[in-house]
Amino acid sequence: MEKIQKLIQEHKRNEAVLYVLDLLSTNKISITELYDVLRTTLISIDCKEGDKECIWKEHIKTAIVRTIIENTYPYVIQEVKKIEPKNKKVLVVCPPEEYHEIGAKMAHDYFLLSGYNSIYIGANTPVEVIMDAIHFENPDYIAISVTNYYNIVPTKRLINKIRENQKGLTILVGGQAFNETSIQNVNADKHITDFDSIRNLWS
Ligand code: B12
Repeated sequence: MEKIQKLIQEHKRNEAVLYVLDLLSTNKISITELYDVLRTTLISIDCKEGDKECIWKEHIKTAIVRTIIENTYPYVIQEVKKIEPKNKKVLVVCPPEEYHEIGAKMAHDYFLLSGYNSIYIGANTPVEVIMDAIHFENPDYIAISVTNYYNIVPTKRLINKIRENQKGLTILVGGQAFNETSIQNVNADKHITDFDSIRNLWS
């Protein structure tokens, strides 16, 4: 695991991708273990204000992590085939102006790995687009991922809009922004944090 972190920290994109694929193909790591390592690597980045070198390096590391996640998706598909479907649909989105998408993508894969029919809509999604997707897909849950604390107010607006138009839809929230605020402040139904909380959501 430490080797994955080291390769990303040293910006060794090709070696990192090949190493991870090798670990997965030989069952030396699971997708959830891999995501834990990637998450820890990213959240350990702490750029101080004005540290320009740190910021462009953060972008490189983030891009490597995204490449790893996209390239390991076939392993998610393989795992999902072994799981009994729950016949529950969830849409995973980030509110407008929320550009942090890696946590949302991982949450989406956790839903898939827990047997949900999960649809990943992505980062920075306009409210009208989210409303259209809800209307069209008629999900059981909407899972909203928020990282930047400053996006809490737009998230509350989004949730109020969903409640006005789609009564009965269960609204889940997750992501780092909720380390600093309570879900009552956004009018959500439940705060879920990780793979285990998704697995325990509905059985
Ligand atoms: C990578 C990164 C970026 C990348 C994002 C790239 C991308 N495509 O996603 C880039 C460079 C674009 C970026 C930009 C910015 N960033 Co930034 N970024 C980070 C960094 C380094 C890592 C975030 C990350 O990906 N973590 C890894 C993921 C996997 O972890 P996670 O999100 O927590 O998700 C896990 C769980 O929370 C959970 N989860 C998440 N969502 C959900 C949802 C559900 C339903 C469930 C069940 C679970 C769940 O599952 C995941 C897996 O375990 C953090 C540093 C840090 N300490 O976190 C700063 C950080 C988040 N960024 C920060 C800031 C301020 C910004 C900027 C505003 C900087 C700027 N001045 O431009 C911008 C603007 C972003 C915006 N408007 O949204 C601050 C946020 C502080 C705050 N206000 O709350 C942080 C904390 C840095 C810091 N210490 O100041 N950033």
